Amino acid sequence: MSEKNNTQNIPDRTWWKEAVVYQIYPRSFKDSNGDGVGDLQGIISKLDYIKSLGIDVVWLNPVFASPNDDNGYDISDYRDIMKEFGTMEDFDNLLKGMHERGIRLVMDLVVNHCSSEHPWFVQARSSRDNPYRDYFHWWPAEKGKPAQRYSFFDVNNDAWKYDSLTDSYYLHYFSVKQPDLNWENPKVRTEIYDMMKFWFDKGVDGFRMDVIPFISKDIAFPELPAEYNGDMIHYYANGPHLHEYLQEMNREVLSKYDIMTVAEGAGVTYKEVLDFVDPDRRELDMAYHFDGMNIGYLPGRFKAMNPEGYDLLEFKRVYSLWDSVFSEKGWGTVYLGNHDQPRMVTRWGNDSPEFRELSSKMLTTFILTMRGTPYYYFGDELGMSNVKFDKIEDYRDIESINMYRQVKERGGDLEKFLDDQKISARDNGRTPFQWDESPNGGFTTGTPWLNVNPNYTSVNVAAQDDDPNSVLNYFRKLISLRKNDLALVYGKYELLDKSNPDVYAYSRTLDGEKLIILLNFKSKMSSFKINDDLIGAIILLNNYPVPHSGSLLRPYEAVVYKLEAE
Ligand code: TEU
Ligand code: CA
Repeated sequence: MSEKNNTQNIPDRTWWKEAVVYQIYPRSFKDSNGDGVGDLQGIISKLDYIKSLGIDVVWLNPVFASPNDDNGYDISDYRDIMKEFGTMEDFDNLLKGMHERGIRLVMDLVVNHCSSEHPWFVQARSSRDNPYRDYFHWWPAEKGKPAQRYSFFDVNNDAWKYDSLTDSYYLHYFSVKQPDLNWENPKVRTEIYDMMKFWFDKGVDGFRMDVIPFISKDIAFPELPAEYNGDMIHYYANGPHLHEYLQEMNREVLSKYDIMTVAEGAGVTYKEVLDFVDPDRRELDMAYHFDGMNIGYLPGRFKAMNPEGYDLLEFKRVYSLWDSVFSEKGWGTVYLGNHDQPRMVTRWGNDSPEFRELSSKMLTTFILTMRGTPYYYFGDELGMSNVKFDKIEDYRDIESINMYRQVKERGGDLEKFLDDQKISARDNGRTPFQWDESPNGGFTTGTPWLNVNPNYTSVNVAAQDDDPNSVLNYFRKLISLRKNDLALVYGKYELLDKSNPDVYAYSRTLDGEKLIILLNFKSKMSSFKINDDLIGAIILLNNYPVPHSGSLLRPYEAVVYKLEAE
């Protein structure tokens, strides 16, 4: 089915700009051997389902050898597959199966840090003059305590760990079992570039790069410079040689393959992002930001959200600002969830029985009609929602468990913390995929590593696969609409009805073709005001069976209009 648009006038058409990226959290997708943990053969057994979605690229969270202190984001061997997930042969078969179905595979590059069980670190901590010592950042204790650094996961948020073996401190921005690699050491960079080539030579189609903005450190480790106003994460993302290393990586590796790269842009502001993705700089292709994900949180470090919910005007401001950053050059990304975030329907929509499906479809419409490559999280196509565990024993994520310990040690309000976690905890986004209504949603015949959301009895693939009105088929329809209309890919974005607190309205225009997207973010009828006349316009997609008309939108209504060509 050919695109409707005249493609001549589209500069720099590129496969990863037109792709829809589907993120799979391998631990929770499909267990093939009954040990309760998802694995590669499980994904292989579901390749036809993945193909049926119409997506182009799969981003796979880390599948490398790991002791799983942080679910694979602590790698002990970059050239081997995690035992629980399977073998290298399984991986090769997975890659082959995807390519045979025209699906590209993007892996997760976790090289800001590795596991403390990686041979490099085992060697490095053994003595101060070990050849691997400088693969990491050490501070000899005789120099006194190093300047404070924030750790995301440490129970005291202290990023310096004292190691009596060599009477020194080592740096870890994440857990104590995730020591940061010393990128100032050219040997470390060469090791990583060779490892990347190993996977690209296998046929892997790209890397999502874990906290890559954090890799360069000022090794004098000064006090946090005043100009950062205490924003340690922003400081982490502005190391002295960061862009030098990304340009070197591009020269040494990336430029030699037809692949895509996307940075997890923690600490990167809209003013800095083009330094990463401006094609003339020859660094990376894309970066995803956290400005959207940070909306709605109350101040404080225990991830409490504003019980009133979030402000749609702020939401529209953030996503319109980030669109404008890439209006001339570079290319953006759009997402509303991933393995570090709660489920999108609970966070941004409404997971009540009445509105879970409608608001899932509305949010899916947003992700797939904005300008930028969409990153869609597995399970959102079913409208999967937060599991909202009641007790800390149900959690598996180091972030939640260590936060709980911290609140407890401070005599804090544990009940409130657990309440807040029901909305914001990462494990809400990591519950097993819901295939059918058999025990554990058909994810495993064993005991799942993380409890399945009890709503699997009604929210599952089997119940939606053949239902034309399901969230799943709405997702499939939207992907094929996007495939057949490049205005949804390259069309200019313009925010409409800016001050409307309930409706997000915008247009996409390409070569005289104009689309109007109307999204009601509220559970009530909402009015909207735009200049374009919708009389005679064609409805390309609507999440209500009775077609939209007039200037009111029904609760969580989404409608994509195509205006008559002038
Ligand atoms: O996440 C980095 C990051 O910014 C998150 O830790 C985020 O701040 C937090 O999850 C918000 O609650 C990446 C990976 O995506 C994450 O899964 C890893 O835990 C982390 O890096 C360390 O590798
Ligand atoms: Ca398994």
